[in-house]
Amino acid sequence: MAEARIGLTGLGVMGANLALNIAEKGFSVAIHNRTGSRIDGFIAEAGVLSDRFVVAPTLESLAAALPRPRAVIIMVKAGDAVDAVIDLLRPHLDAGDVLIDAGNADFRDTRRREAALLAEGFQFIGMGVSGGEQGARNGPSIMVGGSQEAYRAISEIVEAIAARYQGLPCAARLGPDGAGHFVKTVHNGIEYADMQMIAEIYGLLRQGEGRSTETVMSLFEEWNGGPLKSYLIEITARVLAARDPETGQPMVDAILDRVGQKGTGRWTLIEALKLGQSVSVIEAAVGARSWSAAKDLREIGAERLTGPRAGEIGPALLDADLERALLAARVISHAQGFALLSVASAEFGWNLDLARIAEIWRAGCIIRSALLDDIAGAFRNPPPGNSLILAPAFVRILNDDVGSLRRVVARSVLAGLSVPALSAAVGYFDTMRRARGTGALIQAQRDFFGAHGFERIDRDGNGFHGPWSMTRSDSGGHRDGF
Ligand code: NBP
Repeated sequence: MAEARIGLTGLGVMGANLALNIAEKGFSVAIHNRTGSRIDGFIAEAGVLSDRFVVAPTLESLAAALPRPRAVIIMVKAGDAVDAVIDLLRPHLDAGDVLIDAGNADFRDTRRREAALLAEGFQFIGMGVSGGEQGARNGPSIMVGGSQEAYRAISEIVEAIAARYQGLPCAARLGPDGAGHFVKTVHNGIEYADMQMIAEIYGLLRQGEGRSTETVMSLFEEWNGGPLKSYLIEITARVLAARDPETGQPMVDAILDRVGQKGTGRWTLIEALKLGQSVSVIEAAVGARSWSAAKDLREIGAERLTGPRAGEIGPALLDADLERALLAARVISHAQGFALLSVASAEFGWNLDLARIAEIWRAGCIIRSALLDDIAGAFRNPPPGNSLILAPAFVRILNDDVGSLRRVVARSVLAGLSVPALSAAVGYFDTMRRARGTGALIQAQRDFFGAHGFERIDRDGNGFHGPWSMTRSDSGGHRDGF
């Protein structure tokens, strides 16, 4: 059988486009799909690239088409399907062969799969691929986790197919085992936050101020020429420009306001909480998607719950205020995401290079933006605690622009418009700029009902207790072990 340089199983949206991208860069690809008819359809549409593919009707023939050590990309639905493919493929592999899961895996699954495959002498890579269909075809951002040795087997191909930023590939091995999939998960969390914040500004303009879709579209288009320049701002303008072919009205107005999610946003929150962190802006975005799904309840709420009505927002905010508010909130949500990466890196021993991560997100991926170049710069001289909001360049931006964010949030709240992600961003900023917060009262409460003890501001040690029995309590001084 003809030999191909690399194998790929799973010719769905991402797999098919990735296979075409690899072939276009001059590498031959052995292709397989569970449902054979998809392979025929793929070859029929591959055009001039079709002779770079070796069709493998079975996983056995896929393995047979590859030189050793074999490298096989698995691009199937995340979860059980990946385990199923690995189980079916394994009998046809030899020690040293490299399996690459390029789907959106939970990084804990990646760690488990790597450990199991390494024990049998195979190599495993968990590879996060971002950029959607177009990215996979023309150049995604690629986040690799796995051993150096495993990455060496595929680095030439990975770096050839990746997006490029100023000539450099947006692909890197970021660390061992689940590092790549974890970074991809947090990337998606930041993506959720950015989309939600854009939608909140859109809601303020359309539902609050009653501006036309065309006006809002022009504003986003204009912002894409400034510090907010990014893929998500660009496609927002393009989405708003689109008309429903059936009604001639803005397409967005014909779309039901119920948002789907596949899990990576939620995983970001779960992992943050497990690590004792809070990514509150991402949390707000994930929560807002869940609330959006409660369409029936919102319809009842619209009848029964009162508040300011559309049009009661008062004088319009300055466009520049909105732009600066979104920039400040974007900085804050990225800061939370990178803080999570930093803590996870320490916990799992990944030694993540945060500057490198920002670099490979500058092109190809969904959150690519002008901001990421500045973030890469900021992490080359790491700020205290890897906290981006404390890096000099971002201190300047935040001190200049959080006032706008504050005005936008205050105006929205008074007008009865829901801005959970923008509000969360201000809340984080205001918490982090206070050396003394309100935690002393919570410590006193915990000691009161649970004798948990507290630290004092004027002495070392942590076992201090308050004179609570001296204070009057209507509850009879009940203490509990919370
Ligand atoms: P699609 O839904 O387009 O394709 C799914 C593929 O999985 C098909 O080839 C399907 O084979 C295969 N598959 C399934 Br479903 N169950 C299988 C099983 N039990 N055994 C073997 N193959 C199975 O998905 P996609 O959008 O290409 O996504 C693939 C991965 O990439 C996912 O992990 C996704 O989260 C990730 N991802 C997607 C995007 C995106 O924008 N779409 C972006 C980044 C990452 P069949 O033809 O036989 O049904």
